[in-house]
Amino acid sequence: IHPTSARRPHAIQVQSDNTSYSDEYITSKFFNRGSSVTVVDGQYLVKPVAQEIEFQTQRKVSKTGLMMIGMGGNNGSTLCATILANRHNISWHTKEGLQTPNYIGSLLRASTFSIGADANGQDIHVPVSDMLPMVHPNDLVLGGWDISGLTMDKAMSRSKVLDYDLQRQVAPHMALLGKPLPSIYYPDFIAANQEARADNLIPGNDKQAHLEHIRADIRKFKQDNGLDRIVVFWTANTERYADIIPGVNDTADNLLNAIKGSHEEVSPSTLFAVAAILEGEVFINGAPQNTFVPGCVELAERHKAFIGGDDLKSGQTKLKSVLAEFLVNAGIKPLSIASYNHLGNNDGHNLSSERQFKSKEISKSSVVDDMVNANRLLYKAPEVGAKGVPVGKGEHPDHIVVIKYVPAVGDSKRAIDEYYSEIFCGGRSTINIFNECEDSLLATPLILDLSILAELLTRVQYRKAGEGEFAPLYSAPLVKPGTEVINSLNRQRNALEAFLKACLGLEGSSDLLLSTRLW
Ligand code: NAI
Ligand code: DG6
Repeated sequence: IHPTSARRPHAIQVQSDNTSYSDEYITSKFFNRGSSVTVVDGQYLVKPVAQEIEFQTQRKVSKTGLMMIGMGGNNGSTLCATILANRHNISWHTKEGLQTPNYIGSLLRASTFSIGADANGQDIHVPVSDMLPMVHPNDLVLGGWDISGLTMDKAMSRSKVLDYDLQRQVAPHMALLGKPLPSIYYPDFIAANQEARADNLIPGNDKQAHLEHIRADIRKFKQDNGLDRIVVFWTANTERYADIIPGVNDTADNLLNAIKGSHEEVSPSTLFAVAAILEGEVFINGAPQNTFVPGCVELAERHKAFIGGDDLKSGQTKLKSVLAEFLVNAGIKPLSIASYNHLGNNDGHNLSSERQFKSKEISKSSVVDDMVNANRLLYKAPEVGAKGVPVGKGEHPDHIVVIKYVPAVGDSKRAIDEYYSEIFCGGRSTINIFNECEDSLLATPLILDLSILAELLTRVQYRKAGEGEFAPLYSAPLVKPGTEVINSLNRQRNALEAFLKACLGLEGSSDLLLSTRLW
């Protein structure tokens, strides 16, 4: 039996005037409640506000292709092999005993949300993937590009991530994926130490021709596999930042012209993003470089195409988003956060080059900003300049990020963090953390979650009360320009819970716990 063929019909049926079901859609009415605040003479005047919004979710999930850029790398090959192991129900022997495949580490497939309480007041938790119709990872059609032409079975073995007994059994299935499609290689964007890998290239230096080639690859893959939707996912090497140059990549038209003129500051990742946008498909960036230059964001807005992502933040940084929030929200003041890690995989090799490391450093360094900015009791606000404009960013903990390449440890990353904080009346607290685990086994489930959620978002439309037509959601790269990035893992998870519930016409979380307070 194909593991997914026995799946149940949609698991949740909301019985409410705010929610209706047709064969095609789940339509919900939702009140987005909040407060509008004005400050008058130092006093906060707060008015509760509510906006009525209807969501319409197409019930039929798209037959989805996941096209990875960097398919032959550690993440790409591990993703393919683990999906195939799940799909073909392959178990393997380890020194601990028999291991069965699973999707542990996927928020969608291995975590739950409470949808309410039963008659005894017990919370009912359901898998997140049951909240709305979502693609099952086993059903993703896998493909993509790599500048390295190793076939996928050999790429898996080169990555040295999975147990030998799993590799041995999954290798024939991996071999059927063949070798990745040839890709574009602009050596200046990734570390010079990657050159030996680059043997599977689309010829020439003409960026417009490269763009058309990639677009044709996407179309062909879609057609050959009878797909409704493609998610193009950058899981290739971290690139250096591209310079933002007026007239080159600052607007959509300038970017398209820069590609026509093969301008040197158009990076491979931006070119892939533009290809996906022009094909009306989703693009997700699993690395930290600034793929989404302003012209790329404008192009996505113009085509209402989904783009998203800024590195995967699978371990040390994810934990930091939780710990920093815990400390600051507990009223404790982190004075410094020092993070070191070393790893020995090809990602680490690429990051041993300064300009590529810089992209990681920038992305990882901003992760505590929103928590710090939210607490001006602990951290001084920026001074206000002559025209009422804040000068600088205000007080901030010292924060450093160091990454070193140590080949011997391979994919098993070692991460060390020190949180040094001020506590009550001049006291000090030091928390030290040491974490060790396979980097690619943390990253792979996140690639799945992002791809599956992105596909879902292409099926959700909304309209505000009084508006005629349903419209697609905003195609945010991270968040809508001008709005604040939320780094806290808990807040992000809460946002996802509230959104999925809104699409079902349900109110957000029940953490008010009134049932424990009322007679
Ligand atoms: P990797 O180095 O094993 O794989 C990257 C692959 O990209 C290589 O096979 C390389 O040949 C290929 N490549 C480079 N430039 C390309 C291009 N222009 N077109 C097509 N293919 C190209 O790295 P890994 O570990 O798989 O990570 C992939 C990316 O994800 C890196 O940028 C890494 O920093 C990022 N990342 C990794 C995490 C992890 O836990 N492993 C977590 C978060 C982000
Ligand atoms: C070195 O830090 C390698 C990187 O690719 C990371 O593994 C990746 O950015 C995940 O980040 P983190 O900090 O959440 O472990």
